[in-house]
Amino acid sequence: AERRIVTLRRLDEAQLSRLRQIAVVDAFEDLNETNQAQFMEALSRAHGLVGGKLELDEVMLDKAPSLEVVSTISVGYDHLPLAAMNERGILLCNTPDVLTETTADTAFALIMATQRRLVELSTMVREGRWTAHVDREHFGSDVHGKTLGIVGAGRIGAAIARRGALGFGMPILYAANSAKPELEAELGARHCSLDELLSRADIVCLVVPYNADTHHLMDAGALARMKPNAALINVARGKVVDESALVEALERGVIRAAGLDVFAEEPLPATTPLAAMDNVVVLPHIGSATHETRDAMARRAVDNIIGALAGEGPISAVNEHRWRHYQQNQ
Ligand code: 8YV
Repeated sequence: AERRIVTLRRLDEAQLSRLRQIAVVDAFEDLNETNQAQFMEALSRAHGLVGGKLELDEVMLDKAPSLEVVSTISVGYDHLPLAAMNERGILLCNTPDVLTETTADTAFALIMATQRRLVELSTMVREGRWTAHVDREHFGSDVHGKTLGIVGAGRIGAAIARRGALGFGMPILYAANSAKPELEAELGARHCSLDELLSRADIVCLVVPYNADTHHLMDAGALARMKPNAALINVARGKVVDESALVEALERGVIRAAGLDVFAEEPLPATTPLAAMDNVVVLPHIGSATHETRDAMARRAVDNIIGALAGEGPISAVNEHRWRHYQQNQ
């Protein structure tokens, strides 16, 4: 929040005077009842809204007739009612690019931790169970040279592919709606069907947007197509995976391990089987959660909304062609 306020103060009085009212919220559900009421009052007058995990729905949109721009501090926007915003001509801005490398780093942290069993073995040491030389029962699996299958070859998927190919000598397969010739030229990556990727990859990494097409993309059938010694990594959204099917696949040895940063229900209840399995590394949705990147995301989110409301246009928008001021802004 402090960084966002600093960004607003960066404007001179003339620019600020041109800005209409902006409501700022980091996570609506974290507000208490009084603050939620105050926020709704501010939103009813606001022309712009910037925040983290926004809890907007159509009811809230109807209470904000002046709202023109929503700016989410995330690249994903599946938590927002885009169709309803399009109908109302409300501009939705997000924060791609500034989080790409950090999220790709997180994916590789999960790949390393899952393949080499880092959390499980570190816990063994910390709990005083390292009593003899490590032997086969504690061995992990290599990362270098293994085939990395990336499901979703957008900006983050491409950054993960570069880490794998250039850093770890990994052959890269990718499943995407269209071929990426630049990835193939740069990394020798190969475009293939999801089924072929699942049958060939030693590590399957999910980096797709969450939508109706990717809901439970990794169901029991997809998991069964993976290699028995393969690992599934998810830095996309939890609901891309059928978690019940994943638990069963892990318990039955259909696949060997999983490294998960996102879950169908977040925060992940500690009672969830995935939280208790030794062959599963779980992280609390920290894909972009570094000081540097979250500051950059907040700055981008505020600069998007300032640019849109002040007439210069957003830096990164999802639906600019549906914005009621789009034509005026050209
Ligand atoms: C968000 C993410 O920062 O950008 C996304 O889509 O999932 C994260 O990087 C986080 O969800 C916001 O709290």
